[in-house]
Amino acid sequence: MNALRDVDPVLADIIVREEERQRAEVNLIASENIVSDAVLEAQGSVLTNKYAEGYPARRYYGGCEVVDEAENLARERACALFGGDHANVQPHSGTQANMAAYSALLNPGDRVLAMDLQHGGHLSHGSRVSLTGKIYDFHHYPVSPKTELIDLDIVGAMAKELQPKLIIAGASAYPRIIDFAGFAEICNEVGAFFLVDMAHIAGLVAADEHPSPVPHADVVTSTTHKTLRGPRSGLILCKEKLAKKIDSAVFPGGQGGPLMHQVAARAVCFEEAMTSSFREYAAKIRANAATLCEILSEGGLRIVSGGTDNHLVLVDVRSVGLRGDVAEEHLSRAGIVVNMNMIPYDPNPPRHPSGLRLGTPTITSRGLGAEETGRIGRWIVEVLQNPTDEERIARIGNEVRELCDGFPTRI
Ligand code: DSN
Repeated sequence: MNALRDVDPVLADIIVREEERQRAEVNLIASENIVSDAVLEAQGSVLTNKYAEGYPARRYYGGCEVVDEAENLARERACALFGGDHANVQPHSGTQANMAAYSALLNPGDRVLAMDLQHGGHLSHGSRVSLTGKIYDFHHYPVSPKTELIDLDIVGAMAKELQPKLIIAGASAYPRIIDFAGFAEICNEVGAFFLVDMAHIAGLVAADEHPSPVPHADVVTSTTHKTLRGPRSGLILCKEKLAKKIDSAVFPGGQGGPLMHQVAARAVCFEEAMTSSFREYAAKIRANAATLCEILSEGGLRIVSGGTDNHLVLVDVRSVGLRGDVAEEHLSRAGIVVNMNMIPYDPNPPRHPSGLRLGTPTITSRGLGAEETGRIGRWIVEVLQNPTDEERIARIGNEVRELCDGFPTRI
């Protein structure tokens, strides 16, 4: 970063300190990951200089012939990776992808059925505080109060009663397999479009570690930076018959110029996700999550839904007499970074919820395996069972730093 250091040493120092923070801490935030140097290079490239409103061969600017190749590569690779008919690689984020998909399929005021935020859904699935919830008439399905799993009987009954124009599957805090075929059947029965937001599990889907929504859904939205391990951005896959509507909804409907450096970085990420080493990484994400889940459960923490099938574990920390925000703070003092989360039927408010969401994408990308994940699980139990034992937390903090020293964050 020689140029940056010369021009802006203050910002250069911020970047160096953030890289060091990422290196020295155990990151269990389920929606984060670390990208390869190849993705970083594409993102930091001169493609950021180019305006390219429109789509390849149909731009509103001259000089787009080279970046057209980058966007075509990204689109073709996304379709090859996930098996979709058509890909739009321009959404700046997952929420932008969802907004575009809604506007392609719906009119303002149309009815939508999606997963409740408190039960694992996402803000952009019609939360009252999101524009999506203000524009469309969203209704939300819960998980079963008994099993904490999605219950397709509940979803089906709500769909029959509400007759929504769109049903959404996909979550940001749901630790189990989602039955996309079952959702599609309900959509067929009530004549609703079916949208899957696979942002959290996209990397697992790419590696066949989670059933793919693509054969079942009319539209699949995603981010590319979670388990998929690409740049921060969004993605839409759809059936050919919806391609024109989706493209128009992204541009000019909801966005201006695409970020061509980010489009290029997406192309790199899709290429990486087609390799055998990516498949191994995706399998290890799940194995590490299963190990973590087992150790936490043995340590007396209640696991929401009783287990995990994917990259994340949702923990009810009331089982050790804590709240999620407090538990997050205790773990942070030991160098373990997590996020507080609502759990299904949470009696506590979002700023002071009852849960913690823990995910294994980042530690798996760094190369940590079962043994190291087991150690992390035992540290978490120790901290949460002894949150006022400062000496113990300091000792665990040192052990966390020692562990991190052996696992680089540049891949
Ligand atoms: N904020 C992301 C997450 O943490 O799940 C979703 O957008």
